[in-house]
Amino acid sequence: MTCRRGALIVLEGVDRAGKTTQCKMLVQALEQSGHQAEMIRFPDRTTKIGQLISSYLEKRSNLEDHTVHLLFSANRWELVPLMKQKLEQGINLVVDRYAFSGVAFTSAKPGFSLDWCMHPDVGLPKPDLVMYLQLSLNVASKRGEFGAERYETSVFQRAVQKRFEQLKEKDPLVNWKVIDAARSIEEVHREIKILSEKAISAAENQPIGELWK
Ligand code: ADP
Ligand code: FDM
Repeated sequence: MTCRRGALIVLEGVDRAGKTTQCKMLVQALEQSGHQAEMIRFPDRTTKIGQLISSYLEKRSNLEDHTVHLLFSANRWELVPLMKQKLEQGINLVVDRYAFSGVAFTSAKPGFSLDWCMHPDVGLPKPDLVMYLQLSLNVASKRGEFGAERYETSVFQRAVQKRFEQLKEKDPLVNWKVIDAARSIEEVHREIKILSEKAISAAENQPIGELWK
């Protein structure tokens, strides 16, 4: 490799845990300390597959549950060439939701196992760091009302949170860090920045890994 590669850094967590806020702050902070950094988010609603997903989330269309799971995964796979290109150029990617949301949300539906849900994402670029923003649903509810999109109910979010916890326990191959997201935005940011700087140094001379392989 001629240049040091960028790190793939993922933020996960339930609705209103602060993922988007923290992704934006992290990109800014990394840039200020001289790193190249860009944010991406999943689902990427701009592609053709992303538009099908967006219409489903906005309840403008219905899709069979297995089908929509595979579309969320396909929406990640279609971005892989671009993600790899950027990582190889030394750009750090800060990602708002990834395969872990895919598994936690679908497996919160009746009849879906973690294993089945993980399969389509096996082999994706492996994150160098996954930060799970842990927040009780009580505290999350004080950060605003649920929107009108599919999945935005307290019953479903509780099931999703349980699945995130189970996935984290079952997943020794991934570098998960649990972040206490109930603290102030600045405190959470400080911890995320330190962990990310470490992951960037550790990743720079390593090849990009393959998720769950
Ligand atoms: P997510 O992307 O996880 O759904 P957001 O970053 O959109 O969460 O944050 C949801 C809401 O909570 C926003 O209004 C945001 O300003 C607020 N928020 C985010 N982090 C914190 C925090 N640590 N303490 C209090 N409010 C927060
Ligand atoms: N979601 C997100 C899934 O169900 N599967 C996935 O693979 C991903 C990435 O889509 F309810 C769900 C999670 C959330 C919705 O909302 C996306 P935001 O507000 O764009 O993060």
